Amino acid sequence: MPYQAFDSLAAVAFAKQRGLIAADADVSCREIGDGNLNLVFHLQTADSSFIVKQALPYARCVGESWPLSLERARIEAEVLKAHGKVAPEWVVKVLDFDLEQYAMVEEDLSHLELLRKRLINAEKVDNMGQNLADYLADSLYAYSDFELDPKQKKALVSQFINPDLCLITEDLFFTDPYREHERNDIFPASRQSAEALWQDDELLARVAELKVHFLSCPQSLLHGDVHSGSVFSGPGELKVIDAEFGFFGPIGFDVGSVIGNLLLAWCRHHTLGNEAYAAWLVEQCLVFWQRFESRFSALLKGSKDVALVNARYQRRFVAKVLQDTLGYAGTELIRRTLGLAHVADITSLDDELRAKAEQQALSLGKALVLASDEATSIGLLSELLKKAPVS
Ligand code: SR1
Ligand code: MG
Repeated sequence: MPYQAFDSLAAVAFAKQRGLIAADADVSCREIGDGNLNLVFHLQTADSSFIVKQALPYARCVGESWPLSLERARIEAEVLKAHGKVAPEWVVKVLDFDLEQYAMVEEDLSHLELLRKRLINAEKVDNMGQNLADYLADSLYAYSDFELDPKQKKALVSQFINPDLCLITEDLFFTDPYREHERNDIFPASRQSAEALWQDDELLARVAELKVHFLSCPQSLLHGDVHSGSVFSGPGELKVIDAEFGFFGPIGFDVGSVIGNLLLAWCRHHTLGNEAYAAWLVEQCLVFWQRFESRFSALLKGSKDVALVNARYQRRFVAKVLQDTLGYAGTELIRRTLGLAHVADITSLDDELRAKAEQQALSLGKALVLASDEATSIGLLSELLKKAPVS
């Protein structure tokens, strides 16, 4: 059957036709998608439930004027399966994928909550930093040159070429927020600071470096969008979803996306004066990096490529990942403040607090981008945070 964007009835018919539900079963189905790109249906029968996620041929948040390749659905299913193979505890299970309808069936995680919501509510999520670090260390090591056979790596790089979604990141992270652009969404109180950033040549130069590194450094198979809205968590469980931005890119991009999003939550809570919770978020950033660094470094020691089993080289590699991480975390703070896609951590504040939180995000983002290429330890982050204005 040719591709057709589902409504609830079509999503149920699809699940029955794929044999996930008995043809005569009673099914309730709701469209629950609140993301930027896709349709998401929750299907429930008397004894099972799951999610059907279907790509639309355009970006849902903008409409048909922003066409997008349906191929991203295949990429998403394959990244989740690839990461699930090496880090099964942390990745949503893909139960089925159909290349005609560009629709994927996933396990239902509605017993969990989105991490962003929990961070907004100032919950101290158990083992958050450690779990995210384990997910990224295991999956990013497994698809790196340290582990993969060189021919297999090249085949995988080609399997995960993802031009449309990479272009979104290239534009929304590294281009639009640094100039006047119709896709930007600038809160009036932040306009003056935005215009000052646009004049900062040193900042623009470092952002250009980070962009080129994103464009041309296929170090490993990234998730590509590990923000706190791509993570579900609950007691003793954490699951990563939404890998449609996956491709082979620089490891620090995924690691930096996690830190950037914890820092967006920090901007919220620091502005609200929730200092104990803000301090917990900083501690989680440090725990996250330290755990990632030690687990990833331990894995590097078992590298299958003997030329890369050199302790001095491996230390340099990890040191560069840290610099990239801090730089990309900084670009996440800036693009979530000036660009197209904002986050509820900041936008749900009232106007006066939002203006203050955005100032925090912009000045911390700028400081991270500028200092990142000389960072030698994660301690730099704590230093920069100490300089943040008191709310
Ligand atoms: C048009 S897509 C906007 C943002 O949503 C996704 O989750 C990515 O973060 C992307 O940059
Ligand atoms: Mg997403």
